[in-house]
Amino acid sequence: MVKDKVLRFVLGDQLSRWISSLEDARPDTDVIFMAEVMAEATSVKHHKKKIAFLFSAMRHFAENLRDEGFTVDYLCLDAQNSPGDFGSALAEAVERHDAARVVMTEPSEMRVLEAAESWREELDVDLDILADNRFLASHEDFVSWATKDDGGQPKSLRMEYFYREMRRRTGYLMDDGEPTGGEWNYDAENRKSLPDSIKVPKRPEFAPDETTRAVMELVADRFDGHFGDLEPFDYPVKAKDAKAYLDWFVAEALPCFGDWQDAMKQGEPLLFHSHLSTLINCGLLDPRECCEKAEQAYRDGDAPLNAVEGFIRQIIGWREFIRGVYWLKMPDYANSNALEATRPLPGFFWTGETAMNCLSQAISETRSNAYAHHIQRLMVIGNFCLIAGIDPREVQEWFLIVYSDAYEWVEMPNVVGMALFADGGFVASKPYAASGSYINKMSDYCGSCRFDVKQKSGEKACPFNYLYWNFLYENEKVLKKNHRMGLIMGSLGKMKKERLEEVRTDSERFFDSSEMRVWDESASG
Ligand code: FAD
Ligand code: DLZ
Ligand code: SF4
Repeated sequence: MVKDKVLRFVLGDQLSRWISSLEDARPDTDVIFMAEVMAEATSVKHHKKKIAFLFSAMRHFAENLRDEGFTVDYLCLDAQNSPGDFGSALAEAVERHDAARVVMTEPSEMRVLEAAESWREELDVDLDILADNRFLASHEDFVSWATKDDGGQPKSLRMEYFYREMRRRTGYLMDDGEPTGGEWNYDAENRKSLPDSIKVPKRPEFAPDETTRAVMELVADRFDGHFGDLEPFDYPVKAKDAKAYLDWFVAEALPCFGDWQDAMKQGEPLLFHSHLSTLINCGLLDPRECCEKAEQAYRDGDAPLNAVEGFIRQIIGWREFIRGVYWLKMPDYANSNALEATRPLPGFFWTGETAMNCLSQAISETRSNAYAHHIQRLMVIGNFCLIAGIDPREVQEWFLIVYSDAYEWVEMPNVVGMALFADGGFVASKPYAASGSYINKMSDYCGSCRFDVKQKSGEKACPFNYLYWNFLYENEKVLKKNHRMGLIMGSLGKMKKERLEEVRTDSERFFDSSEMRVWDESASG
């Protein structure tokens, strides 16, 4: 008898019905295989909410496929004899179903892609690894853009140029071949500070259903030692709820997304941000649909151009660019450390207990929600790690653990390239380093801080103020070669000797203080 059964292996961040591995799936002959595996859930100690979200979304996705008539072989982590990793789970499934062939979409992370290539050798059947059709730019598209001959001009691998190409290619916000409104980018309009009177729209909450509750029990039982709060849990976990949430965002928050994109406010973890990354990255939402709905809101007069262009730029610009950088630069990218930063990550990253209010707010919100918005990630947490010289490997691991949208392909270039300048300037043309005055301008955090943002030195001074100059001093050799840093490096050069000594003494005191104490897991109980 000729074997014709195809086993279609769907990973936890591939929950899209339109994904390449399911495109020509047939309910009569094929089996869809999905697995919750311990090795993946503990590859780093993921936030409890991230595991609960993903397992619940995976179980719902499997249920939808069954409703369509597919046979889905789904391994729950709490089931007896669940194999420990993808490779052994897949090998057993091939045997169980006597499959003739395995089809999967390429994993989003190099670690898993390399493992998948080794399964090819180990399995007795063919394994087809298909391109991920959910991204708008393929690997080849990105490489061809990055290496395109610019008529002898030096190639500038800046996101902005990639983004323009993506606008032309998708046709989003284009009128007769020209960018809508005449400009490609309205970012200059998107840096307003927040007025006190601002009213933030209330988000819809998705109460845990029976499936989510079962998963939450599993997570509480098996992953108790992981970071983060499991409850309250209100993430959408079904494709139809994710779509309803997208519609809510476009109608209620998108109109203000642009103006206050860079603002931060105590007690308002989301402001007008979309909180869509978790849903897009695991496949519940199509990035194209997000952009198309946003553009429609602009065309209907329901959202302004600066908001819609800003939102579309994040998705077809930054998100795609970041993925391109990951695959272009891996595997060496993981060990980038252009500024030779070696200080260990302070323990308050796990507790939120620090006298620096901006960090305490951003980390406490991260612990509760598995979310912080971009400016908190970049200009508070990332900025601190940059100017305090924290080891990029430790920072990467922390970011991969704590956010529900974190997968290595998107976390790593954001941390290594954007926040830490550890790639020497491939992603960012200059370091995103800032003193306390930036945080004070963009937030209301400083008003309730034990430190004084106006003081430059001494015990009460905002640590961002002296750490900023100390960072420039410690990295002078590298930074003075950066033409965008010319002005500020000139100021450092002109700084009086006594003032520089003050900066160094304040910084040393800070580095020796309890704020920088590392986390002792054994002492935490
Ligand atoms: P919004 O502000 O509403 O933006 C809309 C969408 O644009 C997002 O949902 C996301 O899909 C996309 N987007 C925006 N900026 C970026 C970016 N820089 N890279 C990729 N996509 C982007 N994003 C992740 O998805 N996963 C991560 O692990 C991650 N780690 C980060 C670490 C650091 C240090 C920094 C500075 C940024 C990181 N980002 C990461 C990018 C960005 O902060 C998040 O995508 C964003 O905060 C998610 O919230 P949102 O959905 O409300 O975004
Ligand atoms: C993040 C994650 C976790 C925590 N657990 C699983 C799992 O048990 N099964 C699974 O298929 N996927 C999981 N994921 C998502 C994977 O990490 C992600 O699909 C790969 O890393 C992609 O390369
Ligand atoms: Fe952060 Fe400094 Fe402001 Fe305190 S004073 S909240 S440490 S920026």
